[in-house]
Amino acid sequence: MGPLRDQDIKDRYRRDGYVVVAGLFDDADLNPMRDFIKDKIDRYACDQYAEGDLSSLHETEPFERRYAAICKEQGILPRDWTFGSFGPEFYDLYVNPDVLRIINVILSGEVSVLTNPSLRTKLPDSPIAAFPWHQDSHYFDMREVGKQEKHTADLHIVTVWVPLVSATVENGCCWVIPGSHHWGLLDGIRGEDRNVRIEQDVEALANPVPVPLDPGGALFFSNLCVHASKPNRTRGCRWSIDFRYFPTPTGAALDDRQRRAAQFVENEALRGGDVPFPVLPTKKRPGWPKWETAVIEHRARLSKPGLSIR
Ligand SMILES: O=C(O)CCC(=O)C(=O)O
Repeated sequence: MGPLRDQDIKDRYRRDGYVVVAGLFDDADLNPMRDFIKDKIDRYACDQYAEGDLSSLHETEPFERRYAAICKEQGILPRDWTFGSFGPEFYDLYVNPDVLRIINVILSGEVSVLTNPSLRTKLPDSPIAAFPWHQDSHYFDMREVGKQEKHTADLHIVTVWVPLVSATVENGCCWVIPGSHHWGLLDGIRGEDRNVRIEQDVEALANPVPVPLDPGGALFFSNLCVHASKPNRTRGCRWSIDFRYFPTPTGAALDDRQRRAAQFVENEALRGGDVPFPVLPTKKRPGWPKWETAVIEHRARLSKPGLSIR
C-alpha cells in the first residue's frame, strides 16, 4: 500500500478518531531523541555505579534493554521518565514539517503545541505502565486523584504517539476503539496510581484494535478517542514519546466555549512549568532560542525546584 493521501488521512481520522501514518519519520528525526535518552541513562548508571548502588554499568546492553536491566538490578519500576524532556531535540520534533502537515489536515486553523511530552519507558512487566481505557481529555481535565471535572469535551486536541523502538502487542503497544470519539467525553476517574480509567465496560461497546507500529510511523488520535495500552511482556523497554497539539486560545475560529477550554489547557500547562507555543501558521512560531529563553524565564518566575531545564 502506498502512502496515505491527505484526504484519506482526514477521512480515516474523522471516521475512527485516529489515524496511523507509517513512514513519516527518518531515523535522523528520531535519533536525537534516542541519543537524549541514552545520555541520561548513561549518566544515571555512572552515578549509581559510583555510589555503589549498581554492580555494573550494563553498557553492553542494546538501547531497548539497558534501562530495563538497570531497573531490574535495582528492583525499581518507575512509572515515569524523570530525567527531563526539554531541549532542541524536542523542539525539532514539535515543529517537524511532516508532523505539522498531518496536524494541519486533521486540526487546521491556528494551532499550538503542548510542550510537556510523555517520554515513556514502559518497563517490562510494570503494571503501572499499562494504561487503562481512557480519553486524553481525562488527563487534561482531572489533575487530582478522585476529581471528576470536564473542561475539554468541546475542544479538539490531537495526540501524536511516536515509537522509538518497534511497538508490538507483546511489548504493550497502544490499543484504540475505532469510532469511540463519537461517544463524547465519558466519565473517568483518576486513581491512586495516578492513571485515569473509564469505569464502564467500553470493550463491550465496540471492538478494540491494537496499533503495532514500527519506528518512523506515528499514531494521531483525538482527545475523545478511547484508548489503552497493555503490559509489556518482553525483556526490553518499549520506548515512545507522545505530545499534543491544541487550538491556539487566541485563534479567530474558536467560539467562546472552545476559547475558554483552550485557555484552560494553556493555563494548566503554564502552571506546570511548560510554555506552549504556536506552530501554525508558521509565521507565528518562535524559533528555538526564543522559546528556550521563554521557558527558562517562565520556570524562574515559578521557581519550582523540581522544574530543572535539562
Ligand atoms: O504509551 C502508552 O502506553 C499509553 C499512551 C497513552 O495512553 C496516551 O498517550 O494517552
